[in-house]
Amino acid sequence: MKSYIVNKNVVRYEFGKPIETYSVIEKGVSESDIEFKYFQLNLGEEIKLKYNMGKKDIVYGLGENIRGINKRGWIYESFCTDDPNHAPDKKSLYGAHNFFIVDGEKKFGVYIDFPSKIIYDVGYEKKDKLEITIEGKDADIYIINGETVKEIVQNFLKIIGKGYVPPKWAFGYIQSRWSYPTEEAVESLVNEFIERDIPCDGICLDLDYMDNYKDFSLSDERFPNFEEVTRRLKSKGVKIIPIIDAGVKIEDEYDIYEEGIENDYFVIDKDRKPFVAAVWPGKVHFPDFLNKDARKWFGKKYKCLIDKGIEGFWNDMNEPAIFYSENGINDAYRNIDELRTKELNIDSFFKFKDVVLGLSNSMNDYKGFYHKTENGIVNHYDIHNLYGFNMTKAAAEGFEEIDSNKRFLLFSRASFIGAHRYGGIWTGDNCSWWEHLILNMKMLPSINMCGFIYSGADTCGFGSNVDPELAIRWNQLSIFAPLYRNHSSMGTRNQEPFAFDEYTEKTIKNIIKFRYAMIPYLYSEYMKAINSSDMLIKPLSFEYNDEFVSQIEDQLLVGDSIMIAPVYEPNKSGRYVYLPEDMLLWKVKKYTSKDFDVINKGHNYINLDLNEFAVFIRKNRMFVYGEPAQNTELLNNETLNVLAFVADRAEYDLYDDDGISKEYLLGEHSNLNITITLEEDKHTIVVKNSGNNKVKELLVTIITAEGKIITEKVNV
Ligand code: MIG
Repeated sequence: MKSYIVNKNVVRYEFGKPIETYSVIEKGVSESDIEFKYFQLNLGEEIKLKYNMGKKDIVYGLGENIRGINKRGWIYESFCTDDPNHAPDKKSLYGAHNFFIVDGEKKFGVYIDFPSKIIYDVGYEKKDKLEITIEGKDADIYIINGETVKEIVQNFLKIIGKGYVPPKWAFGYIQSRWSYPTEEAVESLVNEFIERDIPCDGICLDLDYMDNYKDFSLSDERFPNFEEVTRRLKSKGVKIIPIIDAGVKIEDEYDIYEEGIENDYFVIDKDRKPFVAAVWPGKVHFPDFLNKDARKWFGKKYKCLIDKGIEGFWNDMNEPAIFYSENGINDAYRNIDELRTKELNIDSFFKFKDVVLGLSNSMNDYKGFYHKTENGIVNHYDIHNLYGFNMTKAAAEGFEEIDSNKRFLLFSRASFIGAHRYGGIWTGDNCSWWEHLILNMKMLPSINMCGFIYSGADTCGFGSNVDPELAIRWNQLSIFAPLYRNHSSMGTRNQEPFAFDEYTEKTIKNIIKFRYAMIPYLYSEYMKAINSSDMLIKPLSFEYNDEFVSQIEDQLLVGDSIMIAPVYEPNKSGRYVYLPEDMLLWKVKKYTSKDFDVINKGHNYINLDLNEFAVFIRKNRMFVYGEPAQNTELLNNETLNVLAFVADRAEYDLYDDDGISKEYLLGEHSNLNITITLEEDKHTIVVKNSGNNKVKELLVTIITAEGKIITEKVNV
């Protein structure tokens, strides 16, 4: 083992000869001999780390995963998996995010930079033992220190590089479904949003826009006027966002297939022939995203759709998901033929069943193909978790080449830390279950810790049928996630805002409008999080320090000013909340609601009818919001509302930029600095404006600790 000082808070320990994953951008130079602290180490064919957790230690992290914000009490596997059944007994989902923090008497963060399977037993086998098994002997392990959990996260986010920034329109509402089948269907969907006065910025196209599920092709039958429709809808403020799958259909005369074969861009099997798997298009080859040339080639393919007016994409099936492989199905037939020669009994019946069920996403398949990397041929299994990451990278680098100063929307299903620099993620195939609403809430801060700030779940649930109440409550959470997309599976009930009754439509419309009103705040907080290597959505315990707060997993901080406490159970007209300090409760029915109440520190029950949700403004903080519009382009925001809860002094920096270019990277942005001070009966509001800000006027509402309301109009 060698050790490297990355900076004063981070040490890297190098075991064996790790594969370069490119997840970390600062790896340390000065070599020195630093003790490997905290863990008992076991080195062999695998690396094992053991730690005795104190009774009250909390383990945060592991990104996109099931269970709670505190990961204790279960066993997790870091291995990107296409499993649409996110049940509590699962061990992995689509992402592999190997960062966690132990928060107890000892506080430290750990990032394991290793591209294949890692098992985290967090007090599952033995209640107080944390045992980590890295399936290999070559890995980089980073130990990250900091005074507080929040600082540890920031110190980690600094070494993995700044997060992806989408265009501002990607903070609007996105409607999706598998699938809106034709261009007429898409166009009338958009018109319906406009006619019903429901804001919307994007429509996702799922598989059926393609010709036979072929990437970068278009169905002549269903989307004969693709470009015309895309451009027409864009002029109405709505972007079309097509899906791209990892698998490339094997079909003669299909250019992507032929170019891939000709240039050796696909992953290969043990005989060095292109590996054959089956997914939606039928038989496919997988682009070798671990190969620089293949990545470059695939990335440029996005151009054909960009040339038709497309500005955003979602990348799917990139774990990669495999329904079956050619080898796998042949083995299965062989096994079944063999079973057929004997008389069927219960044992052989179950064997038969397992043969069929074992066909998809099988480890044999993941071990059965290879990548041609800069460092030679590598078995897929050994770098499995990098595949989706490198598909995201391929797309992002393609965009960069196609239009280097333009921001594109991009979100992926599979991911690995490092991919956060290139795109966002959505959390895959959840279900329209109340259980998945609370899971969504708990996953958001864990994903944020791992750098994926642009993220969100399928609002209202992907699988199974949503009911109106769940649809409302889910929207009340999702408006606080940067990626706010409603998506559902084929065969399920429609769940567009107007797919229900009048009451539900009106309620969801008000929720979406609130989202649009709060875009100035959300965007400002998003950009500040990116620029300062911080999280956007945090557990309360990252900002407040009391015994009770560390157990709260159903309230979240969104940016620096507000706390949310969504209702996540059916048939409830309220919920308990715990306040670590006095806060201002804004009970929202509409963005124009004026229902304010100072709530005291401690345990409280808050009534929240189905058409109401809670925004808590923290003490000495302010929340800035404007007027909604049909889409983000139409947001005016010359007049902004400032809702401040002030005990003595509050200060807020409202960040803004052009929302479309990458000039923010050069510091191009505006900042509106608002300071409010209260002294006895006197209040002072000071506004400083820098940069090219469009804001002309602020309608300030100050609510004092005693609940006194002061309003003032301030010219900027
Ligand atoms: O095997 O493209 O997670 O969002 O609608 C299913 C169809 C493939 C999985 C994605 C989902 C998408 C669906 N895809």
